[in-house]
Amino acid sequence: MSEEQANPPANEYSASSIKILEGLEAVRKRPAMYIGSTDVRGLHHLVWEVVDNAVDEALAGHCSLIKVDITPDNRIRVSDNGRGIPCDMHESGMSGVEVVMTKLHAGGKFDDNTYKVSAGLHGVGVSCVNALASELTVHVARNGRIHRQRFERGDTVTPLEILGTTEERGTTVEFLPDPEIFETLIFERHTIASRLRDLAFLNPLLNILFTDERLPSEDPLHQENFHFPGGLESYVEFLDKKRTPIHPKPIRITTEHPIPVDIAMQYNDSYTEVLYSFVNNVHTTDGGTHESGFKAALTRVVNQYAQNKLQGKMKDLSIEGDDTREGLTAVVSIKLAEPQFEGQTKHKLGNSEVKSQVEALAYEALSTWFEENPAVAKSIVEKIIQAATAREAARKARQLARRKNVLEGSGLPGKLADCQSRKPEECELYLVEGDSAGGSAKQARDRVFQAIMPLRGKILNVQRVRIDRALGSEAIQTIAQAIGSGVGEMFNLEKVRYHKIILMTDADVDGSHIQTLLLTFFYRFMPELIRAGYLYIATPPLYKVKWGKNERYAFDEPELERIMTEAGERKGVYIQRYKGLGEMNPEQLATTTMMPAHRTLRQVMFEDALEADNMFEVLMGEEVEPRRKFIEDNAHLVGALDI
Ligand code: 0RA
Repeated sequence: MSEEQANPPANEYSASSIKILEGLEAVRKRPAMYIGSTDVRGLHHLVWEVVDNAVDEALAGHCSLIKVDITPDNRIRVSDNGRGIPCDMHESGMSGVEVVMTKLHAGGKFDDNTYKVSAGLHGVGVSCVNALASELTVHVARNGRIHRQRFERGDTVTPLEILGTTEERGTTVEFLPDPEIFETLIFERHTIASRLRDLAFLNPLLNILFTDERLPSEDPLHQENFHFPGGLESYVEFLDKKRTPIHPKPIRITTEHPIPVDIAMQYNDSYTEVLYSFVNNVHTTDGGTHESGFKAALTRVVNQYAQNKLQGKMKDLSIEGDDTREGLTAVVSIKLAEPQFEGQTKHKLGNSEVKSQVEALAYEALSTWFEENPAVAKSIVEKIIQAATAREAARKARQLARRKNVLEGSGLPGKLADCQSRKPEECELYLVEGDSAGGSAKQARDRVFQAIMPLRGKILNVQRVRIDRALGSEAIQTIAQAIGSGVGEMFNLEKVRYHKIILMTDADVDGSHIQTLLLTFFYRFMPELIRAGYLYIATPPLYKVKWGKNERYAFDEPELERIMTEAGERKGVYIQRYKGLGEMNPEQLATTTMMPAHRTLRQVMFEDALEADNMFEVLMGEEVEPRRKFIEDNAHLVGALDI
């Protein structure tokens, strides 16, 4: 991204009209492209960029101390005791310092560290900081001399000068963010302290001294020293300092091959999961493949342990990933030569090979640790089994609450298109086969008193099931919810929300099958509703006959015969056979099947439902002879039934 076209012409390309922005001018023109934004986040990006460079010097093994200061006038000063930026003349005629400070990505040329932080997420180079600083001064102690060079908004204002001699080595970069660029110029102590603390935990050899010179020196926050020889172990203890661990020391996993992985983890008596992950010292707040690898390994090791050693406590329980991380605080840090960062803010590791690598390493190490620490392993896995048990219990309770709603008749299903009236005696509920016929019915209805509920898919045969199984069927649950009366022993006729419940199915084998299943359901679980005379079956027409301006519907064969006789021997008599409700448009559906003035409803008598129930008794029952006979008598029907 060292070059960028500014305002390319829409349809005309001439060399003169294309201005190529070179180097730091591009950074100042489009700062957000380099540092993400010009708000408080972008402002701090400048700090990360400079600190990352110093950390890289430390990672290369040349530096042990980094000082970061916020000056009273809101400058940032970062010093390290590394090798110092090269000061000799570069082939371009500039000093090494000037090259690093004014050329985009010049740092890469000197690359001797595969896991550079500065190549990671921030990774735009210290020259971007220079471009966006109204003033920047570099001091380099190298080769026995102190050098200094100054810049303004990326432009060199003094050559590299020698100020004197020194025994020390190192680099100091001090800058003032440019008010022309940034919306805010005030650095946040807490934001910087957190990042520096993280870096110190991640790099146990490093000393980071942080001073906020804006605070009086008596203030305990004026100066903080971050140095954690314990590394990630100390990090986990720091994160958990307000919690009670269930084992004395964090579990630590460190490996070098095939990739460097460092993990520390500790269980505490809380229910919270805290998992931080890093790649090359960059915090991957959205996780990624290294995190998934670790989680998968943990789930596997815990399940294996539970199966082998705690079978008695497991019963039917299955342990899920979330269970294994309840009350876990863990930090996962890996190093990677070519990290691919993904996602909106590039805070997620994408390298796919990393998952299996981390999983294998962590699995191996964790299994060994569990073997070697049997007492702690047991208490950890027992805690996890408790978590799984609690999760399972919560799930059952939720399910029960839903079922209870249905049993007692409260709550309305989402699929119900309810009517406006709240007077049950004038309300009708159509139970319609299929979503498409359901859609037509919604258009055809009178929404004042007609409610529509489409039924999709198979309806469970409730003939031989107890009520809780029957309510396991979504269709049946939603029907019961819509009616609102409760089911089985909880049924209350007073609570029925519609005094006409109308089954509307296709006039084919599937349709009559669904009808039979529904009748069986009502017979079994809401018999009072049938006795009260609330259950009906709609009768959609089987044929439409058309001649001239005449349009007539036939609901059975004899009626078709009569209409045909009436039409006589005329030419242009059309007969349409309706195979399903879906073949009628809403208007036809309204006039033939749904409008009270025109439709024919058949009221379901208790005997009809009993017959439907018997039909299933015969088909599903134990007695062979009646079943054989029934199937023989009804072979044409039964073949197509799916029961
Ligand atoms: C280029 C080459 C070398 C060191 C550095 C840059 C360097 C950059 C920064 C930025 C902040 N602190 C820094 N310290 C060093 C290596 C020079 C050599 O080989 O001696």
